[in-house]
Amino acid sequence: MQNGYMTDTISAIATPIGSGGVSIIRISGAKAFEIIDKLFSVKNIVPNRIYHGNIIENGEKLDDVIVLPFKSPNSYTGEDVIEIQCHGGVYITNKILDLTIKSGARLAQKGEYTKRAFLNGKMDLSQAEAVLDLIQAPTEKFASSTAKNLFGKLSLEISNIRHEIMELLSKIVAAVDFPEDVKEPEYSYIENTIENILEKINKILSFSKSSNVFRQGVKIVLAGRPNVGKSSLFNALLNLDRAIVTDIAGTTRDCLQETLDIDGIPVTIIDTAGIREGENINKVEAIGIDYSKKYQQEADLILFLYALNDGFTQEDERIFETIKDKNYIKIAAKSDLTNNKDESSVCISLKTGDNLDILKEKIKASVINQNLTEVEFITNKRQQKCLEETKNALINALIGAQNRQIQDLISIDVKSALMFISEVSGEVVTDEILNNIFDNFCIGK
Ligand SMILES: Nc1nc2c(ncn2[C@@H]2O[C@H](COP(=O)(O)OP(=O)(O)OP(=O)(O)O)[C@@H](O)[C@H]2O)c(=O)[nH]1
Ligand SMILES: [Mg+2]
Repeated sequence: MQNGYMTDTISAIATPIGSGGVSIIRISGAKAFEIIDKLFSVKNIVPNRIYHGNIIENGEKLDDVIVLPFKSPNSYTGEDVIEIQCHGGVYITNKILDLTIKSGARLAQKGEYTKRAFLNGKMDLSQAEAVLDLIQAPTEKFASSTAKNLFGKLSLEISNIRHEIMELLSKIVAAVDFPEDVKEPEYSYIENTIENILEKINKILSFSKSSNVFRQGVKIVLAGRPNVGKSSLFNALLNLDRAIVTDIAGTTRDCLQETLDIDGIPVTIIDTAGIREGENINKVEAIGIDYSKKYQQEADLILFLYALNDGFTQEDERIFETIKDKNYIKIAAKSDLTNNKDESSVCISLKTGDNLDILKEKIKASVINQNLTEVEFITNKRQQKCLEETKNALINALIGAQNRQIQDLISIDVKSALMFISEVSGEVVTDEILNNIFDNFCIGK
């Protein structure tokens, strides 16, 4: 931690910038009460009350505000905190923020309130990360799962695991340090304990993939030749006239992206330029085609379209070859223009709306399949990495115990498992890790 970092009093706007009913400016630190005393028409305010009064500058009333005082340790950050609720105008909010700075606060850094809450023991690291998740949650389902972490679901499980590792370590170390007084634990006891702990860690990790899907969402990419109806389908799925549709082959150049919520999973749908080769392709379309190929490779699901009335052409075949190893749904479009059938595809018509419901169901099933089960423990990549490292260290210790290695050596692996698990909740954490986490927050949180 930087010198003097935690002793500064910080101030920032806690609400989004823009015109609105109310904006909140939050001051945190030892000088919070002193600062509000300089600016507020009501003097000597005490905590746990709500005050109505004016912000005064040079004897002039600037705004009519509500002030909420909190006394350390009973506040979000654990420090003295003053919240000023003013009218939600951009000018007035910035003006009041400015006055708090002139009166002795400094502008808060990104996530500094939550970082202080963590450093002051108001929450552990996984709860602080849950705050960020909740702010950024793209869907209701993710928000409700991550809220469980905010209330300590993951922290509690990690703390139990940590406790069990610590107990195992102390039993081994006690016998190593005091061989005359303390009996060495049975190897079978060490093995059973580690196996039990590994089971708990594996359970949390079994939700990693689903956690990541919830967090990053699923990418669906439309692919196929020009003019087969990709943009038309894109618009139909979004229920929006988003992409330009014409009968000119090569209409779409740039990749267009929109998001949808499918059963709580954030889904990004990407419309791409139709892929073709030949001499009448200009530079712009060629760039678009390169993008299409790139997006298709990154897709979690590809909606591959061909025109049923044209049949499955060589060109369709060539494009299909490049995506067939990926997760795809094959769609025969423009079924209204022909009596042709294709059993291996979903035959749709955007003109008549034929089979569009069936296609939507298929897309939903594929998206949900990737998400597998209900997510009991939401984790992020950092937490998953710490848990993987804990697991590896414990597996080494287990192998040591199975081979009846001397227990002094086994204790080394158990000790590193303890270090790794402690990183999840933040008992052991470096400045670099903290800065990485809180850099993702916005200013004012
Ligand atoms: N009859 C009929 N016409 C369709 C259907 N779907 C799309 N079209 C028409 O086919 C033409 C091409 O549609 P687009 O959606 O622009 O095709 P695209 O695949 O995005 O084409 P590019 O952007 O050039 O790659 C337009 O004239 C659409 O109106 C359909 O189901 N039936
Ligand atoms: Mg298009």
